[in-house]
Amino acid sequence: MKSIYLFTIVSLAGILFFGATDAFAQETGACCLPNLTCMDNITDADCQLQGGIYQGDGSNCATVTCEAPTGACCLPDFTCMDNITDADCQSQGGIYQGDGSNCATVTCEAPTGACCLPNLTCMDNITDADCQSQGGIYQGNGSNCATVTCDVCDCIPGNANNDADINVGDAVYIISYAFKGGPSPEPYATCSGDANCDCQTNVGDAVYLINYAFKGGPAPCDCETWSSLCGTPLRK
Ligand SMILES: [Ca+2]
Ligand SMILES: [Ca+2]
Repeated sequence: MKSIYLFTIVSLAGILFFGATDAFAQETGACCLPNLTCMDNITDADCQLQGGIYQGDGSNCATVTCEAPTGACCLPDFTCMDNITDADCQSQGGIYQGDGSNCATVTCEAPTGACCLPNLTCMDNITDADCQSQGGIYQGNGSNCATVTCDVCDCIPGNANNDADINVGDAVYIISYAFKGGPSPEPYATCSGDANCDCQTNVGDAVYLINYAFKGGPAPCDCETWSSLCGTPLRK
């Protein structure tokens, strides 16, 4: 009789004990870590602590594939591409829109900034392309008219290669541009190469510069004069 009581007590204690541990036992599963490796037998909370994505109770790495999350990508031409990873988006020069994003709800917009128009007024919130289509000079992404000055005449006619001096190097640069398909004068394709201030850049400017550099000929005009003669936007 005594042994039956003891057995019953031990059995009850056992049921209570294992019942209690069952109640506190936490479910585990597979976890996809940020480096896309898989870890087994981990709780949801521990997975999240490691920055991972929990694959569900009872899941395991044998049947789980850890893939980089995808989303929408704004490409450099402002078109949108779906189902692409952050890394693939960036490798194409795009801007990733976040995990799970998609092009149906994403707007890929060109950045805007300030634009100095040909009449030297300033326009805000305009894209580079729109600014150029109005003959303006774009001031950079995020710029705004409050901090931009549009009446700075910053062309040096004749300094075709955009270095510190006006000299024979500019004549060589202009000859290369005019006859050999070399790069345009910098930073203003016409004004910067226009040493004789006739509103175009050609071999006559190279001749003018050689005359100036070696024969004491007249210097090119200044920016203000060029602007008053030729009028095209050369002011920032
Ligand atoms: Ca120069
Ligand atoms: Ca010229």
